[in-house]
Amino acid sequence: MSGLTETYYGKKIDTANILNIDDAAKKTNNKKTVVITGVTGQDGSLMADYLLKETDYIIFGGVRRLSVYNHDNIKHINSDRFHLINFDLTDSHSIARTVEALKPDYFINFAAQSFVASSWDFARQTWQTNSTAVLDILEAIRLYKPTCRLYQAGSSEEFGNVLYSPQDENHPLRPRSPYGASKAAARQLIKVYRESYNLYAIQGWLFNHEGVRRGEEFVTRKITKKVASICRAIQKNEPFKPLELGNIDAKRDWSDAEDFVDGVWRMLNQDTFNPAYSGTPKEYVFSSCETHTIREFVIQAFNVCGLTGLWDNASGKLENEKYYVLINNNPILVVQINPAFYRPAEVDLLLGDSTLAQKELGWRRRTTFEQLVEKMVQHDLA
Ligand code: NDP
Ligand code: GDR
Repeated sequence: MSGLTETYYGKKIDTANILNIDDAAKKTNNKKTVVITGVTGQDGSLMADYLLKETDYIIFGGVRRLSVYNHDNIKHINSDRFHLINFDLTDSHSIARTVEALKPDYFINFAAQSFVASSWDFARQTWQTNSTAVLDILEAIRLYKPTCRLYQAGSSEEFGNVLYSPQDENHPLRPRSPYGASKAAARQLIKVYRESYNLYAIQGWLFNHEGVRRGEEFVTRKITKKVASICRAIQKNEPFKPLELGNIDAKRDWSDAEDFVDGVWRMLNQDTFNPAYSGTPKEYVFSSCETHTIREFVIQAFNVCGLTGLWDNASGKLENEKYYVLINNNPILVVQINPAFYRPAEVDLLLGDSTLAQKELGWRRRTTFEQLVEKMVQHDLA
């Protein structure tokens, strides 16, 4: 432990708060322990909040060394049951040491190269982080703590070029990106280890889930941040640049990420939540059971600011499409297409069927699509 206080871009971070594994092992206090990887991200930080509230377990959040401070999603946590540990998925020793020293009861792997668009640019790194590292986690659990329950973050992107809608647990894996392929490969590894070694290792299929901690490159947060700044500019009569998007025809099944961490915990504790639990853990789909285009998300986001508008596409070509809002009856351009955001291959439609999770795990989504967009835009306006 260095004990130094370093400054990153004006924010102070006490490096003593990031433990090496041997120091972390002294903090378990004979209580149940949970390792959450990707704790600086959206789902990892929400899971830490959820478990601090719902359990009395000790939580170890894995953070990797980066040059720029990025702990915004966890800076509010102030609990003697929460510890940060040095952890990197691309280092198999880091994974093995974590499981060997902490012997966690739960290992929740949210860390990933999670941005689909980047997975073509960094296909190998995506594979190493999202697939090979999962093999390393499985091996470490098998060797050092076979009773540890593993949740691996699966994705609707594994369904890819879908054959039917809505997609349920029986839909075949037909990924369209290196990201989707990497998650599908991880699923096969999890299945093999579950069946070979009787591990409680599962990978849910989570459809898109969003919120105020969503990274700013994902389309929902990109839209709500920019809509908020455009609305502020319009109010102040200041100039602004339109929002630029790629394929606005794509359809996604969006939920609130806060609803999904509850679903992940239910999947990890099927003996508690499913009265008919068979003794073998199942993998479930989590979704809102609704689908919306990107263009609908845009309309809804501007509506939150009290602005109505229309998509105009006189040429019939997607790249010429534009969205205008009406200010004093004048159309003002607020969104245009930039083909730079198109992907080499697209998943056109995702629509999930989470009936099984609702029936067997008692899971319910609490936030509607409209409430989700409202919450994100209001947060970005504040
Ligand atoms: P985020 O992008 O918000 O978070 C990803 C996390 O992974 C960050 O904490 C990041 O750390 C960490 N990470 C990346 N590479 C490494 C590495 N080599 N070693 C250790 N940590 C690393 O993702 P979400 O929270 O949205 O998603 C969580 C998981 O769920 C991901 O696996 C994602 O693929 C999957 N998923 C997400 C869905 C969604 O709609 N949100 C839907 C389906 C699946 P850093 O902050 O340092 O970059
Ligand atoms: P996705 O999320 O690829 O579904 O993966 P993203 O928000 O990046 O894209 C959703 C859809 O919007 C279209 N799109 C744009 N996307 C981005 N990022 N930026 C744009 O400007 C833009 N314009 C249109 C995309 O083409 C796509 O169709 C997310 C991630 O969280 C994954 O980790 C997770 O596994 C899946 O959701 C389920």
